[in-house]
Amino acid sequence: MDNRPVILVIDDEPANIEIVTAVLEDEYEICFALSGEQAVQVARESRPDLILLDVVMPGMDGYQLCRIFKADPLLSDIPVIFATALGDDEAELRGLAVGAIDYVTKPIRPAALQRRVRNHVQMKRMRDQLTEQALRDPLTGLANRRMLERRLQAELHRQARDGGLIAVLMLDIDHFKGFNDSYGHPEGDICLKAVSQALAQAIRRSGDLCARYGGEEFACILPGTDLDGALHLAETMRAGVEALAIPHRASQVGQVVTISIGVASGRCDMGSDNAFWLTGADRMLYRSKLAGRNRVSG
Ligand code: GH3
Ligand code: MG
Ligand code: MG
Ligand code: MG
Repeated sequence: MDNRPVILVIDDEPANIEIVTAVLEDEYEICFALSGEQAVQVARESRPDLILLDVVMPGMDGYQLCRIFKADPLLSDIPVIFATALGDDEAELRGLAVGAIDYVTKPIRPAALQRRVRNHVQMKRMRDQLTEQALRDPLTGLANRRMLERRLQAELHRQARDGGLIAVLMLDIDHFKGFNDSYGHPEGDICLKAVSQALAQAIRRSGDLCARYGGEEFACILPGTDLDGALHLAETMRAGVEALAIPHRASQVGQVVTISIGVASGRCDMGSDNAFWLTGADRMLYRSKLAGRNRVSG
């Protein structure tokens, strides 16, 4: 029941919402909005898989609303189908031009609407799956480097104007080559998963991101976090990995798996590109390595 696709129906006329609901409610979770203003709010909260949108409404009309959806990074991926009494070519072309995926006219033809909605929802779900695969590391389940780079860029853009804070962590497993050499590559993979889990567990804020940056390297983005906060989280991560007590006889640090961490932090407007922050954190990571590993520098 919970995993049923969600359809948002937007129409100023309650009777129209009732008709569409009757056609779709067997297959979908239906939510609705009676105005454009209300619709943005409902869409953000319910994250629908598809939006059915009326054109003529008092206040904001369907075209304007569709443009707002398409410009909102949180909502732009949701397919929009116009459902309207306007049947002329010009109205239809305008609807498609503002980003709708399809256009149907009222009175609704139930069977065709069901089929169209099913097709578009199926495509949306497939696209979600591909996006997920493109942005996640399959071994550890963490975000991958592509997702990290994207989020960092977006975060720097978003916060640069307000001079908001950002912290970036680079983390690297100590003497991991020796671990693979002693225990074998499959055991190395198991170790990577355990370390990833420990890092993910240390993350508290929903806006923070922890990613597998490369082989045995990880990176975290902590928006709105100052140096003290970042050092504190980094130390929690370092201690968390050490506490896993994964035996590592080839490590010169101790006899367990450990990580070294570098922290870069400051105001977003100090450097607006990813490389500035990642290199900064990497430099600090190098310092941790030189100073003997299993430590945090920043
Ligand atoms: P340091 O303390 O200076 O970081 O030493 P290190 O041995 O960890 O660093 P180095 O960069 O020399 O070695 C990294 C190793 O990580 C080498 C590589 O075999 C291993 N590695 C990278 N990706 C994977 C992976 O997906 N699975 C496994 N098992 N090992 C990996
Ligand atoms: Mg209307
Ligand atoms: Mg490395
Ligand atoms: Mg290493």
